[in-house]
Amino acid sequence: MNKKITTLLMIHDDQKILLGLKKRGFAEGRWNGFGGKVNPGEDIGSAAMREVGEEIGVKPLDMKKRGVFTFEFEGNPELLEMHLFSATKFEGEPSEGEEMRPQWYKFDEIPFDTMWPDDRLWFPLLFAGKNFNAYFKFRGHDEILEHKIEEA
Ligand code: 6OG
Repeated sequence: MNKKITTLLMIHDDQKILLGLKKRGFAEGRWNGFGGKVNPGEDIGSAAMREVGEEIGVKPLDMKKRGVFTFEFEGNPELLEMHLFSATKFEGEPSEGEEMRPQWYKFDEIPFDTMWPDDRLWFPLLFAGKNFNAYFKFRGHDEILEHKIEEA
């Protein structure tokens, strides 16, 4: 099967997380972390750094790898492999760009209803400092048919 490789960076501290509202394209109208497609020949960590710079103009200072997700969309032969990173320190002031509007959310006010439905299942592991790998099979963009999350 073909694979598309993407990155997702979650910037958070021990009380709040920085999310971005996707203003266009795939997942428009959803809050998520920052990231996107890895370019051919590009290192995955470098892609994660580049994307958050392009999207909100910040540079993570303590970025860590947290896990790899595989997403399958029913009826689509292309798998999406998403590399998850987190950071708690960064340089620069988060600013709105063409693609993303950044906003801080306290942990108990995360807008899960307007996020990818997988997020509410793995955010607890992210905040608990765990590393993990996950598989999700979607029907459309809203329904999870199967999933597996394994601590790494
Ligand atoms: P592009 O539009 O640049 O991807 N992404 C997902 N994130 C979560 N949490 N759940 C999903 O469930 C996702 N599918 C894709 C990867 C934009 C960003 O969205 C992430 C990219 O960082 C299916 O391809």
